[in-house]
Amino acid sequence: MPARMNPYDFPRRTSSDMAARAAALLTEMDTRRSCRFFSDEPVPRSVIEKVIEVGHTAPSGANRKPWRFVAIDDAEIKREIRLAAEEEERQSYAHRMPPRWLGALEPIGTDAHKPFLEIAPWLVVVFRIDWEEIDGEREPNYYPAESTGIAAGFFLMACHQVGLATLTHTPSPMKFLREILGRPVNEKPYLLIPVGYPSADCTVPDLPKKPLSEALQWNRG
Ligand code: IYR
Repeated sequence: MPARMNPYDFPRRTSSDMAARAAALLTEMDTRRSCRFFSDEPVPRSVIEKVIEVGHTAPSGANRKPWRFVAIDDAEIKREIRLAAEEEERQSYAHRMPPRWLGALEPIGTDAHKPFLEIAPWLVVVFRIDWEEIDGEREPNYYPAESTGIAAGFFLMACHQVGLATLTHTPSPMKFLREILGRPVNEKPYLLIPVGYPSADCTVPDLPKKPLSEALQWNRG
């Protein structure tokens, strides 16, 4: 049945307000960096809930919201996740990632050592849900990868906007997250995101930035 249609209460802005907000937002988002050195300083659960709720406002295929956020601050679970992730990462770095991939990561300086998984006050695991069992029937979701990516993007942006550092971490394979966190087989781990504050001595790699002109085309090419 078609849903009832409501008037769209859209916050229309003046052109100058819009231009100023666009510039301010870019300035702010341009300071976001992936953080690999976290402080153990706690972050209130109420803030984590709000930034996850921002993620949950994302648009999704047929409005199914085919994602689940699992927020972890329990030290024992974080330790289990760290140990399992490091086990997979050791295999990946030693045997699974081809030289070309290892070369691409060289400037970032990553390795199998993932202490941030225990140190960051929160780990947020995003799962993508490709199908759900409804009344004993397997109901597909629509565009689950795109939808979950958008929700994760909203969440990452919200974290930065409120003053929280994040890392989009993808230990591979990530199946262990489903097992540790007690999620069913239809929920696929999508991203493991430590959230918190950078440590006092946190550094980030000085990486060249791909010019926008290489990522943006106006009209026809
Ligand atoms: N998952 C590994 C390797 C890794 C892969 C990519 I692509 C990165 O941008 C960074 C790391 C790790 O987290 O170390």
